Amino acid sequence: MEDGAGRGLERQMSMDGKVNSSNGSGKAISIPSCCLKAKLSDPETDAKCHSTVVSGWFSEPHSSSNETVKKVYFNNPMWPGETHSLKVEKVLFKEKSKYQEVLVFQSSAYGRVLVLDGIVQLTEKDECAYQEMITHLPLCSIESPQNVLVVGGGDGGVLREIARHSSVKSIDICEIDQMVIDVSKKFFPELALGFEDPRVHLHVGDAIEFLRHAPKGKYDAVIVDSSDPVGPAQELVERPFFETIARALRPGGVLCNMAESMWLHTHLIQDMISICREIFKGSVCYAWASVPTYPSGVIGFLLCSTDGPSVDFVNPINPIEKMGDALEYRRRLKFYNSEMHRAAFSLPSFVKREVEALRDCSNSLKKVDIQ
Ligand code: SPD
Repeated sequence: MEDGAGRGLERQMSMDGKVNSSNGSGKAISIPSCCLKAKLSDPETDAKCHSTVVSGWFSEPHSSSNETVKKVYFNNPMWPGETHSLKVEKVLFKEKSKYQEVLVFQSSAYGRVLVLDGIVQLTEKDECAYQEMITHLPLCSIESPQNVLVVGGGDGGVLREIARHSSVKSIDICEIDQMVIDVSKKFFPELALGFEDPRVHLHVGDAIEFLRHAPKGKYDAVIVDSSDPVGPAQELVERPFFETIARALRPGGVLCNMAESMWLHTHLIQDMISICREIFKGSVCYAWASVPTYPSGVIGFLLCSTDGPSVDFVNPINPIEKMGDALEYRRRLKFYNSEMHRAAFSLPSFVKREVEALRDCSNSLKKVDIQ
């Protein structure tokens, strides 16, 4: 079984880490290793590229004693040539839902860990960085957000963060996998408490379908808290998805989309930005934060606004420090503050060079004298 998976991927991957596929005419084309299409062309491989705990260590992505699989999976197209391991104290849950494999384990260094299809989604220790940034970057960039939609986010952490904003009247969440919600309620109560907020309306199902039926202009903000663009989340980085979001946002409404690692996925980021620049007629910016248990230790966020009142993503118009008890609501903020907000838009020189479309946002950082 594993041999089959190994051979499948070998067929696609060349020595330079690029993936060979076909453009439909039978002609081979080269796809950057970070491109989501890489894994799409062999769904069977996806199904087998899942989590394993070997000798008390969880490794991301798949590890195996089988030599072929080892060679191939440690060159996983999403993050070739590397893996991050966590020491496992106890496996608490492992089951296959209709969509993916769901694993929860107790790690010795980061508390409990939620893993979907072999990829770490969150740990108790560092989840604050991701959930707080993906939520407050957009919501602090507009005045008085009222209607918010979360796509994915079945663990409830983003809901917990949105609830800090007292201006918010309604929070829709569309998560495809009921098992993720149930598992979070059982093993991650500090995140799942987000579901207890009376403003939350849960929809279990496909987000694209949900958005197609959403009233035009309904939302002030949409937050896409998805897993990586393989498996169930694959469509969530493609044009039709962004079009449905833009339609569901009010003029001057904002999107914050999980946008991978600037160290590993500049092609994917560039693609997402190019698509979003065409669809969202306001600002399009990239921010990032440190999350030690994600590949390369960072995660990015793509922020877009629709045509309408202009949005300055870099300098928060609605600072969280001025929002009554937002800092302490339910759980004290651990990571986000207005300084981290502004800093998140500062980009390393290599990113500015490689992702051309990113140049303009860091220009709106208020200039400070550098000694
Ligand atoms: N590479 C992992 C990216 C995971 C993003 N989603 C995390 C879900 C936490 N609410």
